[in-house]
Amino acid sequence: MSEITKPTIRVGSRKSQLALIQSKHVLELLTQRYEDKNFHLETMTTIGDEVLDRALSQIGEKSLFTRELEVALEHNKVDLVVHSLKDMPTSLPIGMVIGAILEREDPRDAVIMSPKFFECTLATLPTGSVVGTSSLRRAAQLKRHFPHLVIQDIRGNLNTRLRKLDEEGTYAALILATAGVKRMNWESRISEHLNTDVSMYAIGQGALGIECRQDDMATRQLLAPFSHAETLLCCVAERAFLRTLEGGCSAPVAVESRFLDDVLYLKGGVWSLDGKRSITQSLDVKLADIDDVPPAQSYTAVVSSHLNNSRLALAEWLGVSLAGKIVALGGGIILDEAKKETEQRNLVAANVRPSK
Ligand code: DPM
Repeated sequence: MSEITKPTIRVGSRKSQLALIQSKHVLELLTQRYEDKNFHLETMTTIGDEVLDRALSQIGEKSLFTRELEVALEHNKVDLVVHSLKDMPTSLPIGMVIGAILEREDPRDAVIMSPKFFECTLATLPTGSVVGTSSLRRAAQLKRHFPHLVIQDIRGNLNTRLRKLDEEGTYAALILATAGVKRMNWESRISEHLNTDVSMYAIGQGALGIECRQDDMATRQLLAPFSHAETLLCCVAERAFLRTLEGGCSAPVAVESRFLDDVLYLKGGVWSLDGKRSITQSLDVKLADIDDVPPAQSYTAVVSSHLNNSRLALAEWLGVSLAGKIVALGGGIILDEAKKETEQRNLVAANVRPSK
């Protein structure tokens, strides 16, 4: 088929370097597999990219990094959008689904040290050293394990953050997701990986999710083979956990999951903002192929024609049940308090900020 007669599939992406790397990676996979189609990249800017002076939790908009891209999807301007799965809300706008979840990179958080402290670890940094992160989840866990450190917000895309670390004297270290750092080719800057006994990771961290229109069966069919079964099952469980807790980015919630010998394991936790109170619990379930389980429309917005419905339903059940266990132990109260405190802080921050 000549290039001109090939149908074109449009891939939407944010303009940040990381988003472009991720989208181009998916575009390449699609191009390799489907020689009879053209794949074209369409880039756009989102609120999350534009509002750089406030903490993420302060902007109070759930789909910060995804909204503009979803509008483009809805209006048929693009056919699919590549996201970091952890930036995708647990319920998507009506009519949108996650058509594929790619194999997860290392989901752990990583420490990037300022050159001044390159021989230190978080544990050995001098008392009062400032560590940059805008994640309430990271902040709460760090405060709990390293009370000698000061946690401070830092915003901007990964390039901006690294520049701030290296060129301004404020931060001794940054906490970033290993996956993003690796994709940017900065792996040599990682001085320490945080294991889950120190920092459990965010829901969906390290995985890419591809969003498309629910009724666009042709695109769904194109995407289905790219899903990685283990990653997808882990992430459905994690997302069901977050959705049931009504987490979002305004409260510290974290997970750890794995899939081994057909057993899906999920550990989840909630923290107070200061990290002093926390409840963590775990649960597992043996997955089985049970015939005749009717399909749900989606499982935490995820669809997969390649996996038996019973597996998807059990993965979702695992997340819901684990959340129930944590709520029964008082986790809901911790989360509600954290959300209220975050709102309060945001109000104060909004009032003291000089108007422009
Ligand atoms: C979300 C959070 C952060 C991003 C909150 C969290 C981190 C914000 C910060 C939901 N999205 O993790 O608790 O540290 O100030 C984001 C990154 C990636 C996707 C960067 C990072 C790359 C890794 C991936 C921002 N979204 O976490 O270092 O694809 O999982």
